[in-house]
Amino acid sequence: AAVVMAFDEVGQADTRQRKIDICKRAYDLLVGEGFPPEDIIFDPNIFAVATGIEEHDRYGLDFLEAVKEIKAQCPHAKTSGGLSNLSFSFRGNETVRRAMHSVFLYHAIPAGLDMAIVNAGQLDVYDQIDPTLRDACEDVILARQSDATERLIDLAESYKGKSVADEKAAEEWRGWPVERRLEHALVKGIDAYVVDDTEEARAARAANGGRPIEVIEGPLMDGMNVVGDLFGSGKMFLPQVVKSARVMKKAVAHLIPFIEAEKDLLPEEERKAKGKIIMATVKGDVHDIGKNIVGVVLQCNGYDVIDLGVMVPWPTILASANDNKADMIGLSGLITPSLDEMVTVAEEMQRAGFTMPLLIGGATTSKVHTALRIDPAYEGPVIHVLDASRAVGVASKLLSDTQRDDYVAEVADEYIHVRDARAGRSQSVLLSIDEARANFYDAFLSDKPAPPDQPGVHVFNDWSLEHLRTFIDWTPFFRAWELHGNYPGILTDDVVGETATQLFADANAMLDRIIAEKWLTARGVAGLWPCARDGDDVTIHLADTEEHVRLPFLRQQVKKSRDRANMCLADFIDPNGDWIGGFAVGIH
Ligand code: B12
Repeated sequence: AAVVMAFDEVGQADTRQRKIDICKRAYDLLVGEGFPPEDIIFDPNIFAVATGIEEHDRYGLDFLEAVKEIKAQCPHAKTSGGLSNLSFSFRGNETVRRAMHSVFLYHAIPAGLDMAIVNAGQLDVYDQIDPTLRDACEDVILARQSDATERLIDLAESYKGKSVADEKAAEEWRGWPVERRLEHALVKGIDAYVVDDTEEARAARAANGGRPIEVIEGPLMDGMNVVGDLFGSGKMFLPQVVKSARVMKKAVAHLIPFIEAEKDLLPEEERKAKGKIIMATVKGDVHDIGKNIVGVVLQCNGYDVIDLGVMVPWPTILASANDNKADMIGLSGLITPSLDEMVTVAEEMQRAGFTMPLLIGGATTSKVHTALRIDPAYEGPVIHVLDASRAVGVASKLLSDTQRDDYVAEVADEYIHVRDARAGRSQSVLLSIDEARANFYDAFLSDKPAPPDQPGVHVFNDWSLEHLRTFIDWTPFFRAWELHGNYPGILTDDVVGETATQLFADANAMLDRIIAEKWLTARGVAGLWPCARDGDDVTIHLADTEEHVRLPFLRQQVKKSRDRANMCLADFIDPNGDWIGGFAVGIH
């Protein structure tokens, strides 16, 4: 039999249709070549659900529907899938993982799933799962409700098991100052008191003449930054950040009526529509909390806001700006790739002949990036805006007949200044190649190691996997799984220790099998050849064929400070005769 994974030239099959199309294509190819259809096992990829990312919501259902269709379109073929991926978002919460696996199989088997890679000891009897949890898992897997993920995450907390110490800590934090309570609620994803605490913070500010937006830009943003830092350092996991986002949204929702009420205090003419703004989080980015806040604040200050949502491709942004005769565009972005996407939007606005102002915002954006990358791409005004309250001032200046030109010129000057300062910083003086060669590195060649005992080419056709295993550097392995910390300390880390230990055990069990069943062959080839330096090149002498091979190397030409050399790899080879080595490895 052959297991056929659903991949093609584009990548892994993620949607229902791609799973079906790829499996059908493979089926036709194999059966066309005379391969027995009953020996084909398709694996149409089970992906993680409940990740908090909307496009993952249908992953479970897509798999189930695809299996049904593959079985119909590919007679006699079998289907399989790796089950543990499904519940990856709930690492560390065994109860929820077991329930998800059982519920999934309960639906997958009737759909036609013949086999699965599954830890049989990690499955519950479907009927014996707590009905609330079972329903919540079913809603997620069958994509039955739009808030299914949030509800399962909520529920998952109660299956974690609380210790006495946790209970005590739970009471204690309620006595902390309100700012710290808000931070705690955001980090822990506790929404029970967030409205009360937000109200307390708002009322305290109002009593001193402060504004409701200050609660967002003060304690709530501070709390979200703590969440971001913990997540960035691998100490919080994605489903937990989703919970934090939900708590934040609840807090913001409480404040919005107060922000809106400020509008009523504005003089009549201030309330009239002042201009139309297109707002969007750029393509590839799902973060919308900040964008939504800016939208509300602008609306409350008399602007007509057209919010295009998240993951918006540039053609939609430009078309909407044109169709709505917008006065400006506001882009939001929080992940690094969004910075490039914003440059693309600016370039496309330039290409399409736009002249309207472009506002840039979101946590990863900056004045420096805007000045260096976005502003040069677009001739219209480009303004980086730090937060929602500043957005109103910026928008009003940009739409004011009297202030616009001065303001635009002022920002443009500021960006030129940033560019100049940067340009100066990265400008380095280059030496001529002769000057650089004269400043070569003295590698103390009189101290050369002895010639090798066994020169020539050595081939190792089947190196012991057991031996290679002892050299594995586990720290990057954990990093690849987004668990941060150094091995072996990571195994006992307070936060990720449990997950890391489980992952380490899984990896070692897999290595045991790879070695015992000899899945892989490790090969290597190494050569040691006589050579000599010739200027910035090295010539290698291949004795067998009496050939000379020339390897050219580059020399550093940047003017060095103090007595540092302008190095070249050839500096390490003796012109009067030396040795050089090379190697290549493969595992297959
Ligand atoms: C909440 C959150 C999430 C939530 C988002 C929920 C939602 N509906 O928005 C979820 C869990 C879905 C999420 C997912 C991911 N996230 Co996230 N997330 C965050 C977090 C913790 C807070 C963001 C937030 O809401 N802040 C509060 C708001 C109010 O602030 P703000 O957006 O900056 O907005 C203010 C200003 O910037 C400004 N503003 C914002 N937009 C605009 C626009 C205009 C025009 C203007 C004028 C002003 C303006 O006004 C706002 C109010 O003052 C940040 C950490 C952080 N410190 O920002 C990470 C963070 C942004 N996420 C990060 C990552 C890596 C991810 C994921 C890739 C994780 C993963 N492995 O899947 C995915 C991204 C998927 C994708 N393709 O986008 C990284 C980004 C790192 C990087 N440089 O690329 C961060 C920085 C965390 C970290 N330290 O690692 N995330």
